Amino acid sequence: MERVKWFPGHMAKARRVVTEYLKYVDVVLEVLDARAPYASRNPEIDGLLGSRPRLVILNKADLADPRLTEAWAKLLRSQGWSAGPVNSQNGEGVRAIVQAAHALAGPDLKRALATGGEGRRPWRRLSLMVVGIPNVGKSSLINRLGDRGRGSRNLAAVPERDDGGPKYGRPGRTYQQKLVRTGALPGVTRGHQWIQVGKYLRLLDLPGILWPRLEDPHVQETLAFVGAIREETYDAERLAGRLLAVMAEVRPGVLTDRYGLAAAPVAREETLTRLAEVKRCLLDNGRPDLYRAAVMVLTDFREGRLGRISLEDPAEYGRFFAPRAD
Ligand SMILES: Nc1nc2c(ncn2[C@@H]2O[C@H](COP(=O)(O)OP(=O)(O)O)[C@@H](O)[C@H]2O)c(=O)[nH]1
Ligand SMILES: [Mg+2]
Repeated sequence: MERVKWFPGHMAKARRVVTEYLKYVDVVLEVLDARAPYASRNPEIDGLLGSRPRLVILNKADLADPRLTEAWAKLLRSQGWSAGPVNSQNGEGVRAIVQAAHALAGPDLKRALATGGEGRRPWRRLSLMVVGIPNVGKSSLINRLGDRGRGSRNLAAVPERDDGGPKYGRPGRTYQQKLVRTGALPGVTRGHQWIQVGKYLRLLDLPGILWPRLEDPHVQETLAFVGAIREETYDAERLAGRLLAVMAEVRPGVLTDRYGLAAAPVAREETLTRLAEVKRCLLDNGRPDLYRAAVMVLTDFREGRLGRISLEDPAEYGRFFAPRAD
Protein backbone atom coordinates (compact mmCIF):
# COMPACT_ATOMS: atom_id res chain seq x y z
CA MET A 1 0.00 0.00 0.00
CA GLU A 2 1.22 3.44 -0.88
CA ARG A 3 1.07 5.81 2.02
CA VAL A 4 -0.55 9.08 1.11
CA LYS A 5 1.72 11.81 2.37
CA TRP A 6 -0.21 14.86 3.36
CA PHE A 7 1.23 18.25 2.67
CA PRO A 8 -0.63 21.52 3.10
CA GLY A 9 -1.27 21.54 -0.65
CA HIS A 10 -2.83 18.08 -0.59
CA MET A 11 -5.01 18.98 2.35
CA ALA A 12 -6.21 22.11 0.60
CA LYS A 13 -7.01 20.09 -2.52
CA ALA A 14 -8.84 17.40 -0.54
CA ARG A 15 -10.88 20.06 1.22
CA ARG A 16 -11.66 21.72 -2.09
CA VAL A 17 -12.72 18.49 -3.78
CA VAL A 18 -15.04 17.50 -0.95
CA THR A 19 -16.65 20.91 -0.65
CA GLU A 20 -16.93 21.34 -4.41
CA TYR A 21 -18.75 18.04 -4.91
CA LEU A 22 -20.77 18.20 -1.73
CA LYS A 23 -23.46 20.22 -3.42
CA TYR A 24 -24.14 17.43 -5.92
CA VAL A 25 -24.90 14.78 -3.35
CA ASP A 26 -27.85 14.16 -1.04
CA VAL A 27 -26.05 12.09 1.55
CA VAL A 28 -22.39 11.63 2.43
CA LEU A 29 -21.09 8.27 3.63
CA GLU A 30 -18.31 8.89 6.12
CA VAL A 31 -16.30 5.68 6.31
CA LEU A 32 -14.43 4.89 9.53
CA ASP A 33 -12.54 1.80 10.64
CA ALA A 34 -14.75 0.13 13.24
CA ARG A 35 -11.65 -0.96 15.16
CA ALA A 36 -10.56 2.64 15.62
CA PRO A 37 -13.23 5.20 14.77
CA TYR A 38 -11.34 8.08 16.34
CA ALA A 39 -7.96 7.34 14.75
CA SER A 40 -9.49 6.74 11.34
CA ARG A 41 -11.45 9.96 11.30
CA ASN A 42 -10.58 13.17 9.54
CA PRO A 43 -10.29 15.87 12.19
CA GLU A 44 -12.04 18.53 10.11
CA ILE A 45 -14.92 16.44 8.90
CA ASP A 46 -17.73 18.22 10.73
CA GLY A 47 -16.64 21.57 9.35
CA LEU A 48 -16.19 20.17 5.85
CA LEU A 49 -19.55 18.46 5.58
CA GLY A 50 -21.59 21.04 7.43
CA SER A 51 -25.24 20.10 7.68
CA ARG A 52 -25.28 17.77 4.66
CA PRO A 53 -27.00 14.53 5.70
CA ARG A 54 -24.39 11.96 6.66
CA LEU A 55 -24.17 8.30 7.48
CA VAL A 56 -21.30 7.18 9.66
CA ILE A 57 -20.10 3.80 8.43
CA LEU A 58 -18.24 1.61 10.92
CA ASN A 59 -16.50 -0.43 8.25
CA LYS A 60 -14.42 -3.60 8.62
CA ALA A 61 -16.86 -4.55 11.37
CA ASP A 62 -15.92 -8.18 10.69
CA LEU A 63 -12.49 -7.44 12.20
CA ALA A 64 -13.74 -5.44 15.16
CA ASP A 65 -15.09 -6.49 18.54
CA PRO A 66 -18.86 -6.61 17.94
CA ARG A 67 -19.60 -5.44 21.48
CA LEU A 68 -17.52 -2.29 21.04
CA THR A 69 -18.81 -1.65 17.53
CA GLU A 70 -22.33 -1.74 18.91
CA ALA A 71 -21.29 0.63 21.68
CA TRP A 72 -19.84 3.02 19.09
CA ALA A 73 -22.99 2.89 16.99
CA LYS A 74 -25.08 3.53 20.07
CA LEU A 75 -22.99 6.49 21.13
CA LEU A 76 -23.08 8.04 17.67
CA ARG A 77 -26.82 7.55 17.41
CA SER A 78 -27.32 9.15 20.80
CA GLN A 79 -25.55 12.17 19.33
CA GLY A 80 -27.94 12.39 16.44
CA TRP A 81 -25.91 10.56 13.79
CA SER A 82 -27.04 7.66 11.67
CA ALA A 83 -24.40 5.01 12.19
CA GLY A 84 -23.95 1.30 11.79
CA PRO A 85 -21.54 -1.56 11.24
CA VAL A 86 -20.64 -2.62 7.71
CA ASN A 87 -18.50 -5.29 6.13
CA SER A 88 -17.58 -3.98 2.71
CA GLN A 89 -15.84 -7.21 1.89
CA ASN A 90 -18.95 -9.39 1.95
CA GLY A 91 -21.58 -6.66 1.74
CA GLU A 92 -23.09 -7.10 5.18
CA GLY A 93 -24.80 -3.89 6.26
CA VAL A 94 -24.75 -2.37 2.78
CA ARG A 95 -28.45 -2.77 2.20
CA ALA A 96 -29.08 -0.96 5.47
CA ILE A 97 -26.91 1.92 4.21
CA VAL A 98 -29.05 2.39 1.17
CA GLN A 99 -32.24 2.33 3.21
CA ALA A 100 -30.86 4.74 5.79
CA ALA A 101 -29.57 7.07 3.08
CA HIS A 102 -32.97 7.17 1.41
CA ALA A 103 -34.57 7.92 4.75
CA LEU A 104 -32.06 10.68 5.48
CA ALA A 105 -32.36 12.25 2.07
CA GLY A 106 -36.15 12.00 2.02
CA PRO A 107 -37.16 15.56 2.77
CA ASP A 108 -34.33 17.02 0.69
CA LEU A 109 -35.13 14.92 -2.33
CA LYS A 110 -38.81 15.82 -2.18
CA ARG A 111 -37.93 19.49 -2.04
CA ALA A 112 -35.59 19.14 -4.98
CA LEU A 113 -38.21 17.40 -7.06
CA ALA A 114 -40.80 20.03 -6.20
CA THR A 115 -38.63 23.03 -7.01
CA GLY A 116 -36.23 21.55 -9.51
CA GLY A 117 -33.73 23.30 -7.29
CA GLU A 118 -29.98 22.96 -7.14
CA GLY A 119 -29.80 21.51 -10.61
CA ARG A 120 -31.35 18.28 -9.39
CA ARG A 121 -33.45 16.23 -11.71
CA PRO A 122 -36.00 13.62 -10.77
CA TRP A 123 -34.06 10.83 -12.45
CA ARG A 124 -31.13 11.50 -10.28
CA ARG A 125 -32.80 10.02 -7.29
CA LEU A 126 -30.37 9.50 -4.48
CA SER A 127 -26.81 10.73 -4.97
CA LEU A 128 -24.09 9.62 -2.59
CA MET A 129 -20.48 10.50 -1.96
CA VAL A 130 -18.05 8.39 0.03
CA VAL A 131 -15.37 10.07 2.16
CA GLY A 132 -12.69 8.86 4.54
CA ILE A 133 -8.99 8.57 5.19
CA PRO A 134 -6.92 6.18 3.03
CA ASN A 135 -7.49 2.46 3.45
CA VAL A 136 -10.71 2.48 5.48
CA GLY A 137 -12.51 0.71 2.62
CA LYS A 138 -14.05 3.47 0.52
CA SER A 139 -13.44 1.73 -2.79
CA SER A 140 -14.64 -1.61 -1.42
CA LEU A 141 -17.83 0.02 -0.22
CA ILE A 142 -18.42 1.68 -3.57
CA ASN A 143 -17.98 -1.68 -5.26
CA ARG A 144 -20.41 -3.29 -2.85
CA LEU A 145 -22.98 -0.59 -3.36
CA GLY A 146 -22.43 -1.05 -7.08
CA ASP A 147 -23.07 -4.78 -6.77
CA ARG A 148 -26.60 -3.99 -5.76
CA GLY A 149 -27.35 -2.75 -9.23
CA ARG A 150 -25.35 -5.28 -11.18
CA GLY A 151 -27.41 -6.93 -13.85
CA SER A 152 -29.82 -4.04 -13.87
CA ARG A 153 -30.60 -2.41 -17.19
CA ASN A 154 -29.93 0.93 -15.62
CA LEU A 155 -26.40 0.24 -14.61
CA ALA A 156 -24.20 2.61 -16.49
CA ALA A 157 -20.63 3.71 -16.81
CA VAL A 158 -20.31 6.08 -19.72
CA PRO A 159 -19.54 9.58 -18.60
CA GLU A 160 -21.32 12.60 -19.96
CA ARG A 161 -21.47 16.22 -18.81
CA ASP A 162 -24.62 17.83 -17.51
CA ASP A 163 -25.03 20.99 -15.50
CA GLY A 164 -21.37 21.70 -14.90
CA GLY A 165 -21.30 19.13 -12.18
CA PRO A 166 -19.44 15.86 -12.35
CA LYS A 167 -20.09 13.46 -15.18
CA TYR A 168 -22.92 11.03 -14.84
CA GLY A 169 -23.56 7.59 -16.16
CA ARG A 170 -25.67 6.82 -19.20
CA PRO A 171 -27.78 3.68 -19.14
CA GLY A 172 -26.95 0.88 -21.48
CA ARG A 173 -23.63 -0.47 -20.31
CA THR A 174 -22.99 -3.01 -17.62
CA TYR A 175 -19.87 -3.49 -15.60
CA GLN A 176 -17.84 -6.59 -16.20
CA GLN A 177 -15.29 -5.98 -13.49
CA LYS A 178 -15.02 -4.20 -10.21
CA LEU A 179 -16.18 -0.65 -10.39
CA VAL A 180 -13.35 0.91 -8.50
CA ARG A 181 -9.86 -0.26 -7.72
CA THR A 182 -9.35 -1.31 -4.14
CA GLY A 183 -6.29 -1.87 -2.06
CA ALA A 184 -3.23 -1.05 -4.01
CA LEU A 185 -3.21 2.67 -4.52
CA PRO A 186 -5.23 4.79 -2.15
CA GLY A 187 -5.39 8.31 -3.36
CA VAL A 188 -5.55 7.38 -7.00
CA THR A 189 -8.90 7.96 -8.61
CA ARG A 190 -9.82 7.90 -12.23
CA GLY A 191 -11.87 10.69 -13.78
CA HIS A 192 -14.81 11.84 -11.78
CA GLN A 193 -18.01 10.22 -12.82
CA TRP A 194 -21.30 9.02 -11.54
CA ILE A 195 -21.95 5.35 -11.09
CA GLN A 196 -25.63 4.73 -11.60
CA VAL A 197 -26.82 1.82 -9.49
CA GLY A 198 -30.24 0.60 -10.41
CA LYS A 199 -32.85 3.26 -10.85
CA TYR A 200 -32.72 5.01 -7.57
CA LEU A 201 -29.15 5.40 -6.58
CA ARG A 202 -26.00 6.90 -7.92
CA LEU A 203 -22.57 7.26 -6.46
CA LEU A 204 -19.97 9.85 -7.10
CA ASP A 205 -16.93 7.90 -8.23
CA LEU A 206 -14.68 10.24 -6.36
CA PRO A 207 -13.74 8.73 -3.06
CA GLY A 208 -13.05 11.78 -0.95
CA ILE A 209 -9.62 11.03 0.40
CA LEU A 210 -9.07 12.87 3.64
CA TRP A 211 -6.17 12.94 6.06
CA PRO A 212 -6.09 11.46 9.58
CA ARG A 213 -5.23 13.29 12.79
CA LEU A 214 -1.56 13.27 11.92
CA GLU A 215 -0.14 14.97 14.98
CA ASP A 216 -1.57 12.49 17.49
CA PRO A 217 0.86 9.65 18.39
CA HIS A 218 -2.02 7.33 19.35
CA VAL A 219 -3.51 7.85 15.91
CA GLN A 220 -0.24 7.18 14.13
CA GLU A 221 0.37 4.01 16.08
CA THR A 222 -3.19 2.77 15.72
CA LEU A 223 -3.25 3.38 11.98
CA ALA A 224 0.08 1.59 11.70
CA PHE A 225 -1.36 -1.41 13.61
CA VAL A 226 -4.31 -1.70 11.24
CA GLY A 227 -2.04 -1.22 8.23
CA ALA A 228 -3.44 2.09 7.08
CA ILE A 229 0.02 3.60 7.34
CA ARG A 230 2.87 1.97 5.57
CA GLU A 231 4.96 0.00 7.99
CA GLU A 232 8.25 1.02 6.44
CA THR A 233 7.62 4.37 8.03
CA TYR A 234 7.80 2.54 11.35
CA ASP A 235 10.12 0.07 12.90
CA ALA A 236 8.25 -3.23 12.47
CA GLU A 237 9.76 -4.78 15.58
CA ARG A 238 8.90 -1.80 17.73
CA LEU A 239 5.41 -1.67 16.29
CA ALA A 240 4.82 -5.39 16.83
CA GLY A 241 6.17 -5.08 20.38
CA ARG A 242 3.67 -2.30 21.02
CA LEU A 243 0.87 -4.34 19.46
CA LEU A 244 1.69 -7.30 21.69
CA ALA A 245 1.57 -4.99 24.70
CA VAL A 246 -1.83 -3.67 23.63
CA MET A 247 -3.08 -7.22 23.01
CA ALA A 248 -1.93 -8.31 26.46
CA GLU A 249 -4.12 -5.54 27.78
CA VAL A 250 -7.29 -5.77 25.69
CA ARG A 251 -7.28 -9.48 24.87
CA PRO A 252 -4.90 -11.27 27.23
CA GLY A 253 -5.80 -14.78 26.09
CA VAL A 254 -4.85 -14.16 22.50
CA LEU A 255 -1.11 -14.65 22.85
CA THR A 256 -1.65 -17.99 24.54
CA ASP A 257 -4.38 -19.15 22.17
CA ARG A 258 -2.75 -18.21 18.92
CA TYR A 259 0.92 -18.54 19.67
CA GLY A 260 1.06 -20.90 22.63
CA LEU A 261 2.98 -18.38 24.66
CA ALA A 262 2.99 -19.24 28.34
CA ALA A 263 0.16 -17.60 30.23
CA ALA A 264 2.65 -16.22 32.73
CA PRO A 265 3.27 -12.54 32.09
CA VAL A 266 6.35 -11.90 30.04
CA ALA A 267 8.28 -8.67 30.07
CA ARG A 268 7.28 -6.62 27.03
CA GLU A 269 10.69 -6.60 25.43
CA GLU A 270 10.87 -10.35 25.72
CA THR A 271 7.52 -11.19 24.21
CA LEU A 272 8.60 -10.83 20.60
CA THR A 273 11.74 -12.83 21.25
CA ARG A 274 9.73 -15.60 22.91
CA LEU A 275 7.30 -15.52 20.04
CA ALA A 276 10.09 -15.87 17.48
CA GLU A 277 11.42 -18.88 19.37
CA VAL A 278 8.05 -20.55 19.82
CA LYS A 279 7.12 -20.05 16.16
CA ARG A 280 10.61 -21.05 15.01
CA CYS A 281 11.29 -17.71 13.35
CA LEU A 282 15.03 -18.14 13.46
CA LEU A 283 18.02 -16.64 11.71
CA ASP A 284 20.70 -18.84 10.11
CA ASN A 285 22.73 -18.58 13.28
CA GLY A 286 19.81 -19.92 15.28
CA ARG A 287 19.03 -16.63 16.98
CA PRO A 288 15.42 -15.37 16.95
CA ASP A 289 14.42 -13.49 13.81
CA LEU A 290 12.60 -10.61 15.40
CA TYR A 291 11.71 -8.94 12.12
CA ARG A 292 10.00 -12.05 10.79
CA ALA A 293 8.14 -12.54 14.07
CA ALA A 294 7.06 -8.90 13.99
CA VAL A 295 5.68 -9.15 10.48
CA MET A 296 3.85 -12.35 11.41
CA VAL A 297 2.13 -10.72 14.39
CA LEU A 298 1.20 -7.58 12.46
CA THR A 299 -0.18 -9.58 9.55
CA ASP A 300 -2.10 -11.93 11.84
CA PHE A 301 -3.70 -8.97 13.56
CA ARG A 302 -4.56 -7.15 10.33
CA GLU A 303 -6.15 -10.19 8.79
CA GLY A 304 -8.22 -10.93 11.87
CA ARG A 305 -6.38 -14.11 12.84
CA LEU A 306 -5.97 -12.86 16.39
CA GLY A 307 -9.72 -12.50 16.66
CA ARG A 308 -12.10 -9.59 16.38
CA ILE A 309 -10.28 -6.88 18.25
CA SER A 310 -11.01 -3.18 18.55
CA LEU A 311 -8.38 -0.67 19.51
CA GLU A 312 -10.63 2.11 20.75
CA ASP A 313 -13.38 1.99 23.33
CA PRO A 314 -16.05 4.69 22.99
CA ALA A 315 -15.88 5.12 26.77
CA GLU A 316 -12.45 6.63 26.18
CA TYR A 317 -12.54 8.04 22.66
CA GLY A 318 -16.23 8.82 22.21
CA ARG A 319 -15.81 12.26 23.76
CA PHE A 320 -14.00 13.40 20.63
CA PHE A 321 -17.14 12.97 18.55
CA ALA A 322 -19.35 16.04 18.55
CA PRO A 323 -23.12 15.76 18.48
CA ARG A 324 -24.86 16.64 15.25
CA ALA A 325 -25.15 20.38 15.05
CA ASP A 326 -28.60 20.92 13.57
N1 LIG B 1 -11.96 -7.46 6.42
C1 LIG B 1 -12.37 -6.40 5.75
N2 LIG B 1 -11.53 -5.82 4.87
C2 LIG B 1 -11.96 -4.74 4.18
C3 LIG B 1 -13.27 -4.21 4.36
N3 LIG B 1 -13.39 -3.13 3.53
C4 LIG B 1 -12.22 -3.02 2.89
N4 LIG B 1 -11.35 -3.97 3.26
C5 LIG B 1 -9.95 -4.16 2.80
O1 LIG B 1 -9.21 -3.02 3.20
C6 LIG B 1 -8.25 -2.66 2.22
C7 LIG B 1 -8.45 -1.23 1.77
O2 LIG B 1 -9.69 -1.13 1.12
P1 LIG B 1 -9.99 -0.02 0.01
O3 LIG B 1 -11.41 -0.19 -0.39
O4 LIG B 1 -8.97 -0.03 -1.05
O5 LIG B 1 -9.81 1.31 0.89
P2 LIG B 1 -9.79 2.86 0.41
O6 LIG B 1 -8.35 3.27 0.39
O7 LIG B 1 -10.54 3.60 1.50
O8 LIG B 1 -10.49 2.95 -0.91
C8 LIG B 1 -8.43 -3.66 1.09
O9 LIG B 1 -7.49 -4.69 1.26
C9 LIG B 1 -9.84 -4.20 1.30
O10 LIG B 1 -10.01 -5.49 0.81
C10 LIG B 1 -14.14 -4.86 5.31
O11 LIG B 1 -15.29 -4.45 5.56
N5 LIG B 1 -13.62 -5.93 5.97
MG1 LIG C 1 -9.67 3.64 -2.68
